[in-house]
Amino acid sequence: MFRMRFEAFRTSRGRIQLLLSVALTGLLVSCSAQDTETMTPRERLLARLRRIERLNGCVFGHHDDPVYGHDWNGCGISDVKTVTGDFPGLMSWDIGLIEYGSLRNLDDVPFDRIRREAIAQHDRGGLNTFSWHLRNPVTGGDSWDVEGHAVRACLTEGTALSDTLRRWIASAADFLGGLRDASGRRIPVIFRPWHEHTGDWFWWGESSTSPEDYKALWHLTRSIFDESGVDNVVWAYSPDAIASADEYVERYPGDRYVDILGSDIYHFDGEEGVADFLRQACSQLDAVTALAARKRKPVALTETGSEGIPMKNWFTEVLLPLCERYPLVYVCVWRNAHDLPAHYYTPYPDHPAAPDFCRFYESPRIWFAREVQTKCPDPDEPNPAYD
Ligand code: BMA
Repeated sequence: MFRMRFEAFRTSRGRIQLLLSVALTGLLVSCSAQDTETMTPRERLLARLRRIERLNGCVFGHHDDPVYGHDWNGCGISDVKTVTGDFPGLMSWDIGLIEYGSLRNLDDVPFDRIRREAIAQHDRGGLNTFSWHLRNPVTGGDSWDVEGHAVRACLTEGTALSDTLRRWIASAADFLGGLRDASGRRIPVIFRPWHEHTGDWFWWGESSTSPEDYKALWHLTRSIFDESGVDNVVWAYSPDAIASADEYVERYPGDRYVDILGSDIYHFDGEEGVADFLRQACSQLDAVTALAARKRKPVALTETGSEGIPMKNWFTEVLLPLCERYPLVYVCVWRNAHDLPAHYYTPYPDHPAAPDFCRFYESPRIWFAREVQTKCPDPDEPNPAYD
């Protein structure tokens, strides 16, 4: 580098700039190489999401993708892979019932299978995200049981309920922190706890919980994860459809606790609902992307979809324009339930929307697993095999 500086000194101004920039690039490259080694899995995934964003990728996600589909359960491949030839770039999972020590989650998927599939997705270079539909600790009901002012009750320290909630959160930390690859290294994952809290259907939702208690719930969750030494979780905040930017931030736990600014926005009523969906999505994403630019955080459509896909061109005519208009780092559609015939969000083979879904897959803006792995591999996995 000394020789380079000396040479630059003797040459023209343009050459000096060129050589200085070569030297600086060398320095930056060596810094980032060093950083990658000392970065936590969380930091690595955040850096990777940043790179995906810079490369203009929008990763496509699907909930429970390889574990069941529209008309199969357990043994199959993936409705997405059968239709497009590739797995989604992001797989979404739910750890509801981990808090009960159950072997299967609330949709009857074995936790052991979730663990294996999440690791397989990581090994093929893809991403994973987790939500948590946990039971109501006060009533014993499910997440949709809003009785009992459960958040308030569980935040009162020194009570049995507070111990229960802490134990439950520790069980989530154990599961997510326990996701390790074949070499024993933690795999980085996105976690979006306490989601859709701006709606009133979950016990942590806005009609049952004050903004202060909601924030305290996040802070408690994060402190329990941190105390357990979990360093592989990227945190996503995911309110439902909101009426204003103020509503988005009213319960925001704080920049220290949130890495991704998400939104769960669904399209209802097929063709007739297009205008409403786009109006809602655009006004919300306008607000959230402006906020994210100020906070320097990535933005995602953490849940979306049109149940049963009544519009055969929904993927290219409704979802794709949104992905092209906003800097979304990922979009995730919900599950193809095997036991609820109308409850599915991606086409299956021979579905009328399958050809359009293949066109969506072909869009350079949308990344499925192979593109995530080839265009932006995990820096910690020098040669991940794509399966
Ligand atoms: C909901 C539905 C339910 C499911 C829950 C958790 O949106 O799909 O059937 O139990 O998510 O996955």
